[in-house]
Amino acid sequence: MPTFTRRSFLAAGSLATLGWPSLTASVQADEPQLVVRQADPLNSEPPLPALVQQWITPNERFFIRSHAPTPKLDAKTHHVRVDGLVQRELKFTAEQLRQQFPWVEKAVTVTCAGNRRYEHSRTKPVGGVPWQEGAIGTAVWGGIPLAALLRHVGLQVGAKHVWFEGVDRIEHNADVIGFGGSVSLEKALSRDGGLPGAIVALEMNGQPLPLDHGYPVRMVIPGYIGARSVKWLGRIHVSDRPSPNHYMQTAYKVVTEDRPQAWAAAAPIETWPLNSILCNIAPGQKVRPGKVLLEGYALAPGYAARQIQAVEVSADGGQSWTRAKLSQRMQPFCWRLWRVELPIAAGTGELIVRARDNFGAVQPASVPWNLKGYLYNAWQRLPIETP
Ligand SMILES: Nc1nc2c(c(=O)[nH]1)N[C@H]1C(S)=C(S)[C@@H](COP(=O)(O)O)O[C@H]1N2
Ligand SMILES: [Mo]
Repeated sequence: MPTFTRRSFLAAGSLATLGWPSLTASVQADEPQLVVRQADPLNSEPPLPALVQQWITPNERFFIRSHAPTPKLDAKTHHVRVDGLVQRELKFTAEQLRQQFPWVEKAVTVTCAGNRRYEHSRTKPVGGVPWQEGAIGTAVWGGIPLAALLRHVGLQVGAKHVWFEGVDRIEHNADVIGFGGSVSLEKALSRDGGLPGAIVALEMNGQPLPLDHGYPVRMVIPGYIGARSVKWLGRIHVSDRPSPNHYMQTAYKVVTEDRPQAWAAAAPIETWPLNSILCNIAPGQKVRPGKVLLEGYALAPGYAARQIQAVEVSADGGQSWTRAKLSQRMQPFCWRLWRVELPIAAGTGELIVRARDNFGAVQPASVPWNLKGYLYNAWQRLPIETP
């Protein structure tokens, strides 16, 4: 028996004054696989209740974050070039990568640094796609460890960073630029939690990468914000320094002032933060008092050793907390799902969710605003209506 109504009837207007997004978290048979937040280039996220119905996110329910139109590449002729501080500069088609190197299949969560961005914009306007809480998904990525490829081409003395470049072309101010980023050689060669520190991926959940997710080849960087997992990979470049690409040196930094010195001083974001989200109730939804099933996801900080230890929910403003049941399935660099039946009294106006990890970290009650709206991970406070 559902104890809450499937659709909220609260006027969208009153939600808007609270700064909450319009209603999306309702389970509907006819609902779209993805909700479009920006049509061109395509940026879309799944309806939240559907997102947590399975631990592995189906490809068609996986958020899409693209800065430019999707390149249509021919896998037979497209090559990934490997150059820079290497012994041998080589290029590979996707098929050559598959045949020449050991194959791995690993579940890894990918999440955008801008997930939950609209929360920041309730404080002050921020740039970027107005993501709600669905810019996240967990897929099994099939591909080869970047480390094996680097061993094959050989490194030169002084190699410290590995750059990735996509072939998509992005209009930026008066320019056209490429999408790129880099990771340290140490991260690229790591094997934390039994996973390669960087995967050159050809498959997503047993299928060739879908076009919008980087076909025919992309990077997947476990634990790092999605921006480092460069899609439509065209070049791997080994260097003594981090990538100078705009998306490494200016975008994807936490700054509060739009000054060149501020951008220069801030470090590129690497790992994702501790987070948790209630997914099956929409902001402002009408909830019938009584026991209500709550479901969601939680993500430990992006290090192999960090695990979600508890998700707690409160219906009384944080005075008392109830622990949710966590999914059995728990793997390094992957989210954990949770559910709990919470007694909700008449008059309850808000549900609060927070997570803690095995290192004793707890989500903060609030987080400071930043210009681009990145890394929002404060307790989720969800307004509800009870008769
Ligand atoms: N070439 C290229 N790679 C890219 C992007 C892009 O616009 N171009 N977007 C990045 C960002 S910001 C994120 S969050 C992830 C999203 O991956 P997905 O679209 O497969 O979910 O891809 C990253 N890789
Ligand atoms: Mo992103």
